Amino acid sequence: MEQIAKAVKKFNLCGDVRGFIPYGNGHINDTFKVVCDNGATDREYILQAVNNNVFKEPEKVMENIEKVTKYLRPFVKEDREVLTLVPTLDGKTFYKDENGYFWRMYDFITDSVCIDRVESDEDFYQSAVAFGNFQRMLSDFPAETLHETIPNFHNTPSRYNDFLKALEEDKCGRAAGVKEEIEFIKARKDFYSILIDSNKEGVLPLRVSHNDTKSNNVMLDAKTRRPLCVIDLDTIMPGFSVTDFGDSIRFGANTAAEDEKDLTKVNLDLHLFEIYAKGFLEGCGGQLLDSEIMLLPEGSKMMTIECGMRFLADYLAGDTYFKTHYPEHNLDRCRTQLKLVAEMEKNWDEMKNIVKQYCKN
Ligand code: ADP
Ligand code: GN1
Ligand code: MG
Repeated sequence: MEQIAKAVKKFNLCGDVRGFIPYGNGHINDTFKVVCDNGATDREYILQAVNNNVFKEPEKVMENIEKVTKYLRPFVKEDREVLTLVPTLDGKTFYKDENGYFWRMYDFITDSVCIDRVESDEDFYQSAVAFGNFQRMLSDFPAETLHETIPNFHNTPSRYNDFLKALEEDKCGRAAGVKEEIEFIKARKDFYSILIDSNKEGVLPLRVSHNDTKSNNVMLDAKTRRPLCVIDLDTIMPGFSVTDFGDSIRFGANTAAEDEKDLTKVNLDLHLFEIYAKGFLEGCGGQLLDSEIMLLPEGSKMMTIECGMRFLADYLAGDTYFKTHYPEHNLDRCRTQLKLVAEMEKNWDEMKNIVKQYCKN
C-alpha cells in the first residue's frame, strides 16, 4: 500500500489524491484506479506497475508506448480515443522506485467500458472494428523503430520449445497429471511453423501489430458502445495481422470463459467468428492481402494452441508468469484453449468459407 501511495505522488496529477483501488482483470500488470478531488468534478487515472518478470526491459515498453500514442493522436477526434500518459513531476513517462519497479500513469478513459466476456454481437463487432482501425492507422508507422518488448512473443515454434523445456524440467512434478494435454500439443507440432513459413514465402507480411487483442484491451463508449480506444500497448511490435485477429477469436468467439471448468460449455461460436471477421476487415480498410485473409483461421488456431501451451508451460513451471487465483488456474485455462482448438478443427471448412467471402479475387 505504501509503495502505491508513494508512486502516486510522483505523477503530475490534477487535484488532491482521494484514494486508489485495484482495477481490471488483466493477467500481467498491477492496475489501480486513482481518484483525485479536483473541485466540482473528480479526476480519475489508471496507475500501473509494469510486470518486470514479464517485461525485462520496461524502459523499452515505455518508449514504444510513447512513440505509438504520439503517432496515433493526429488520427483521433477526441482525447478518449488514444491512451494518454501522465508525466511524472520530473517530466518522465514512468517512475522507477527503489525496488526497481516501473510505475506509469494514464488518464482514465471516462464513460467507457471494456468487455471481459462477450455478451453482445454488436459489442464484439465494434471491438473488431477498433482493432482493425488500429491496424490501419499504424500501417505507415515505421515498424523498425519499435522494440521487441518480449522476444519471440508470438513465435509459436519458439513457444513450443519453451513448453518442451518446462515439461522436461517438470519443476513441480505436475507433468504426470497432464499427459492428455501434453499429447494434444505434441500431436500438432507440424502446424506451429505455418505462419512463419507463410511470411518467408511472402504471403504474410510483417506489420505493426498489437499482439494482445483480448476484448478487455479495447474500450467502448459506455452509452453509444462505439469503439473508443485500444489499450494495453505493452506488446505492440512487428507481427502478423492474422495473430491479432486470432487472439480476439480465441478469447471472444469462445462460448465460455477462458478459465471455464466445464469443457462441454467451450465451443467456437461461428456466428461471432463471422461478425469479428467483418468488423476487423472493415476496420483494416482493404489493406490485407487475400493471402492474409485466407490465413485468418490459421491465425485463430495458432493463437489458441499457443496460449494453451503457454498456460500449460506456466502450470508446469509453478505459475510464475500469469496471475493465478487458485493452484489449478493455469491448467483450467489450458484445457479451455485445447478444447477450443478441437472445435476449430471440426469447423475448419466453415471458417475458411467465411473468410473467403472477403477476398478481393
Ligand atoms: P494487463 O496487461 O494486466 O492486462 P491492462 O493495461 O490491459 O493491463 O489494464 C487492465 C484493465 O484496466 C483493462 O482491461 C481495463 O479494464 C483497465 N484500464 C487500463 N487502462 C485504462 C484506461 N486508460 N482507462 C480506463 N480503464 C483502463
Ligand atoms: C495476457 O495482459 P493480458 O491479461 O491482456 C498475456 C497474453 C495472453 C493473455 C491470456 C504480455 O494478456 O499474451 O494471451 O494474458 N499478455 C502477456 O488471457 O503475456
Ligand atoms: Mg490487458
